[in-house]
Amino acid sequence: MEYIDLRSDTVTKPTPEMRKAMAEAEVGDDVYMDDPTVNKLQDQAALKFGKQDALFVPSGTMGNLLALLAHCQRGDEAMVGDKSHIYTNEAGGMSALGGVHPRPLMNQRDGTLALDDIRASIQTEDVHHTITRLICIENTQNVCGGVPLTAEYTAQVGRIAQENNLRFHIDGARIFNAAAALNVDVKDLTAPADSVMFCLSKGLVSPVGSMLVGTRDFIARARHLRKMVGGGMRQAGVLAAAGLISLEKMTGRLGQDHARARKLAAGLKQVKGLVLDAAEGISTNMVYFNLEDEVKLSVNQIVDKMKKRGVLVDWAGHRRFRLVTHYWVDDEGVEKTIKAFAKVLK
Ligand code: TLP
Repeated sequence: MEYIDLRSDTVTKPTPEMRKAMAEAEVGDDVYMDDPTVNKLQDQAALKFGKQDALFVPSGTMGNLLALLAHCQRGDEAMVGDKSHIYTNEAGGMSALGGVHPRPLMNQRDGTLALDDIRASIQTEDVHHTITRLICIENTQNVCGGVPLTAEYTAQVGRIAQENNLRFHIDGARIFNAAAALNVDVKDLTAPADSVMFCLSKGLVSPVGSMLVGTRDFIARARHLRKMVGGGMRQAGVLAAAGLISLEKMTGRLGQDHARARKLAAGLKQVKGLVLDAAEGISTNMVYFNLEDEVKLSVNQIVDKMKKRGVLVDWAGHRRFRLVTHYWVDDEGVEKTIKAFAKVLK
């Protein structure tokens, strides 16, 4: 059966054009920095973000880890959102592998960290305290609804970082979704940051890979750390070839995914038993909703029943779901999903 897969945008398989480019990619040994396709991808990524340099990494998780390790010494403190992927979904790599102490700040409903909380959490010089080194924000903020954080907000965080001699990292796994939703350039959302991680393998449809961008020195350090954690890849040009298509052709179409997410939300809002987070406020490619108490099915039972109807969905909590639109979900898929939910919950 051909499934409609709404579990995540990470499920996106490469397009025929990507597969062709991958098969024909010119390659070399990237640990020697000899792979022309990887080099081209890194140059283009740096250019797109207006940063000095970029590094191709196997995953978003590794990109964030390298950023934390490159910015911080063991025992340093990094501010992270309590609902951030870095804090909740990266197997504690920052502390387990880097000895970096997380300082979780509450994510506000709009996905931001309150500026006053950031200011209040900067450690004073005291023998008891850690050294605050880094502020991390996530854009779009996944768990808060796939919400985009504005350029104005990012600039304010950047100002706090600068005034306090702190580094500033953005987990921009879906930064191009944020840029599309806000109708701005990614540079506007990332200029104040010292480093940005973004993913090629989510809404941008590549099969594998993420990028880290920042200064030349930062990227040199991240490259060394990437080797340390076993992420030095060899003929990685076969992957970078898809990444180039992501950058060239996939960033401009994300609005379509967002429109379909809104359509999906509007349809699901009519289904009895579902309570949408923000049916009108969906701004990117994620639709979150809860089950009403009267629904007697468990989330797992719903997952199974939806699968039987050809739709793959994943739960995001005890009574909660997250559906994600992407390149391989068309209008028909959206309609079919709405109908399947209506039948399953009848
Ligand atoms: N997110 C995945 C899951 O791990 C939850 C998803 O389906 O959304 N930052 C953010 C904001 C992410 O959402 C993710 C992946 C990552 C980093 C990590 O990227 P990968 O999966 O490439 O390591």
